[in-house]
Amino acid sequence: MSLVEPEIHVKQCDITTLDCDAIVNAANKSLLGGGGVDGAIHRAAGPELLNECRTLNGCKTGEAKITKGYRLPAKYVIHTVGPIYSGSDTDERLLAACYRNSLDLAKENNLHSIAFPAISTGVYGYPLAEATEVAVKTVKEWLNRNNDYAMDITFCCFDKRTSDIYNHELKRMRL
Ligand code: AR6
Repeated sequence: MSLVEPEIHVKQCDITTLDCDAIVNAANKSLLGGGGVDGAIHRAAGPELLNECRTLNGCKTGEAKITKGYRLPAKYVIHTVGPIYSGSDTDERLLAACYRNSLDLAKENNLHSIAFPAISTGVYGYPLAEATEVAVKTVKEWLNRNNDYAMDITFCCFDKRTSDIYNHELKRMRL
C-alpha cells in the first residue's frame, strides 16, 4: 500500500471556474436549484444539469448525489444538502456528513480532485468559523482514513473573509 501526501488548497474564486474532477454543490433537498452557489452552478452548467437532477428524487440533509458537470469545466457535480443552522448538536453531525459523504462518493467514482464551497454558511446561516472547523476536521479525518488514495481537495472561498478563516484553520490543524 503506497501512502500519498494529502493535497489541500484554499482558493478564493467562483467554484464554477474550477477545472477539477468534481465540484460540490451546497444544494437544498429538492436538488432543483436555488440561489447562492447552487444558482451559480446551475447557470454555468446549463439546463441539462436540472434535467439530470430531476431524475434523482431529491437528497436528504447530510447525504450526497452525483451528476455530470455538463458545460462546467468540472467533470462532475456532487450535490450535498447542508443543515439549516439551528444551534443544536445535529448541525455539526450533519455538516460533517456532507463532507464525508461527498468524499466517499468521489472515491467510489474514482475521482481524484474535488472542490468544496463553504457549505451551509450562506443562506443556511451556519456561523463561518464553526463551519470551517467542522469542514477542515472532517476532511483531515477522511484523508487519514484513506491515505492510500490520492485526493486533491480545494476549499473554494467566495470572499477574502472566508479564505482567511480557512487558512487560519488549516494552520491551526497543521495542514
Ligand atoms: N462559488 C463559490 N462559493 C460561492 C459561490 C460561488 N459561485 N456563490 C456563493 N458562494 P449558499 P448554503 C458561497 O447560500 O448556506 C441555495 O439557495 C457563499 O458565499 O450558496 O448551504 C440552495 O438551493 C457561502 O460562503 O449555500 C439552498 O436552498 C457558501 O457559498 C441554500 O442556498 C454557501 O452559501 C443552501 O444554503
